[in-house]
Amino acid sequence: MSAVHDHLARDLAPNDLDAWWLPFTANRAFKKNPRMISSAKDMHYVTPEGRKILDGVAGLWCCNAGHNRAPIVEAIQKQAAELDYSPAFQFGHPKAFQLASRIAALAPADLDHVFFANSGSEAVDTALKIALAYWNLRGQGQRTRLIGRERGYHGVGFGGISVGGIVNNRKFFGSLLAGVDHLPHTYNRAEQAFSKGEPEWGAHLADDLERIVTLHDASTIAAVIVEPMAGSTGVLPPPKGYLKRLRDICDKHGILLIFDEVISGFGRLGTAFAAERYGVIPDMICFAKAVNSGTVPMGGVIARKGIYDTFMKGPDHVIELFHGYTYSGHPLAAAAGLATLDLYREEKLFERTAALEPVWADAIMSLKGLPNVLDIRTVGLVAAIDLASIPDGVGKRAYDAMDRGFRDHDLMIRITGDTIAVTPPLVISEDQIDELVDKLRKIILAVA
Ligand code: PXG
Repeated sequence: MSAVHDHLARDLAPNDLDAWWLPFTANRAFKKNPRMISSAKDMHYVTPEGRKILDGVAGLWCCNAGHNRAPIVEAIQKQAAELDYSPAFQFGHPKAFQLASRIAALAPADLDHVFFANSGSEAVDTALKIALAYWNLRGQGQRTRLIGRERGYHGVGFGGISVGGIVNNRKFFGSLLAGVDHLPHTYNRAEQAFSKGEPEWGAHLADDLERIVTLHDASTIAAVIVEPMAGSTGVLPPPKGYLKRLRDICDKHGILLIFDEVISGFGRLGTAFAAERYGVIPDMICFAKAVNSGTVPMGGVIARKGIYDTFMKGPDHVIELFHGYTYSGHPLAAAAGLATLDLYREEKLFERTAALEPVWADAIMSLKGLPNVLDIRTVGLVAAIDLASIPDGVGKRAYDAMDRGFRDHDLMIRITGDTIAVTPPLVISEDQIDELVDKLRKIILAVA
């Protein structure tokens, strides 16, 4: 077939799945037997055949207000008709300023300044770059080391995978950023299995930062970045007292502390940010996802006043931070963000999440004792269930659970290795929690 004919055949082929290389997906299995979504409303996705799928994961931890909520949809439509795009370099539009003020007001203490990006990965890169530039401006440019944590997920940029601690996200991609070290992860099944909320055991693991300081000297360390609750790796709530200890050690050595709240931000743990739940003030917070309930790509960094002020020096006409994105503070994302934050406030969704947490934890823990269930962890409206791996087939049991969940039980779940993660929109009803757990029970039995 000639190239022209080939092209024509492709255009005419209904639903050709070949061209899109899907992210973090088993492409060949998907294209043989796709899991297709065509619309959504509130707690449900709808397939092209019209099957309603209960959304157990808020899309990818982002649609906290539920799907296609009228006030958010209308705000995006109105904004698209009014101002499609305006540059954020040397110009501004009102809604990005309004949203920044609203986010700063939600953030604790003097976390007062918001730098917009378009994803969690960009938010992380931005925070790491601000940390390095901050020390440079403070005359301590030798502070270049970045400390992450094993099992951490900070997106897929080179900065994020360097401080991240998930082996498959790192091992294919060369030598990554130089001068990065990692704290140990905080999971220990023997000590923590079937914990609700923050496990009692493990605060001492923060002391490992002292070992790293002894090895490299504090004068070479710019920042520590952690997820307050590690999400992607399979939901690891911080041990009681751990984050406070990390903050104390950072303070002792003048090291910046960055919380990556891409998942925990905007209500997931029953407070605006996890920093509030844990009573620990970081120097920067990374956010994305639920800032506008996942409707338009947006991420960003909230920085403390002292960090922002450090940059606001020198001649007035000179750019203070050589960093930014074409779509920083995009009008559609900002409009969606304002409507989303209104909705969170009107429906008291953060408080509602805090009130639902014990109901959710009890419901999920009822799965203890089912075949292959090795551990269950819950916190906020998040849960993870570790399943025993099939011999020589790590990840296969959970993959089957995800696939069969979608096809046979009308439930969407997330998996990592042989761990199932559930993290529904914050509008889930108590009846829907029961329905979700009932479906999970059937799925776990089906893959036994
Ligand atoms: N930081 C954290 C803590 C995240 O969870 C990112 C950064 C990167 O965000 P972007 O927008 O660049 O993807 C994330 C993303 C899962 C899952 O199922 C989690 C994420 C993304 C996709 C799937 O665990 N988190």
